[in-house]
Amino acid sequence: MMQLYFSPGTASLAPHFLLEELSLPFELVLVDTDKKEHQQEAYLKLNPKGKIPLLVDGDLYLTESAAICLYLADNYAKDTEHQHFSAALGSGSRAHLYKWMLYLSNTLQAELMTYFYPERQLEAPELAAQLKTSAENRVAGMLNFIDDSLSKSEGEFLLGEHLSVADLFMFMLGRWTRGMHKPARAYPHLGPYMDNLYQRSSIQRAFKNEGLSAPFY
Ligand SMILES: N[C@@H](CCC(=O)N[C@@H](CS)C(=O)NCC(=O)O)C(=O)O
Repeated sequence: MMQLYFSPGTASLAPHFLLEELSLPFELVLVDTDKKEHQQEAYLKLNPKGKIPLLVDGDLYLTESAAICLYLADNYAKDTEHQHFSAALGSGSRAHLYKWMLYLSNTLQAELMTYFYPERQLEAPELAAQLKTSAENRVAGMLNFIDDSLSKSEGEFLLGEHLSVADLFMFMLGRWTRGMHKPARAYPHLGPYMDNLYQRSSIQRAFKNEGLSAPFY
């Protein structure tokens, strides 16, 4: 059985959504960051980066939330409901899927990390508040872009009419903006998009499994 090493609400949440969405058997393994378990030898042996998440599937040890999501979608989204989940290899939709997964992980997620941990980027801690504000401003520009893209989508999802792995990844990142002055839920297209995704039982089950409580996004 697959194992997902997680910490509640962190980058393990999107892979968790997928495991639930695809109704896969899996075990959740808590990495208690308050006890710094992610920096201890037992976990570092499995994931030398000391970051969460980690997926173990047989002899595969996979890190990076976006890579785990793509792996699960490619290998386990076989039922008719999810046949478009990762889009056919070589298709235009697949190219757009790569575009979204890369944009979300290397641009929006990276900026969100600066927003949450500005002090990690600085020698001078007194500049942290200023860096946090500028990161929030850059995130707002990205949310505007995503909102505009959704307004031009041919369906209700990032890739058009079919739900894809990118939507579940986006939901996780949208949730991370919930404490901002203008969170994802406040945008005219992103707001209903988040509301719609939240209706999925997979998302609600993952929140419950992780012991998370409202506001969810
Ligand atoms: N690019 C990595 C980022 C992983 C990451 O930074 N995870 C955070 C939780 S969201 C973590 O492990 N934080 C603990 C730490 O940095 O000490 C991914 O998407 O998996």
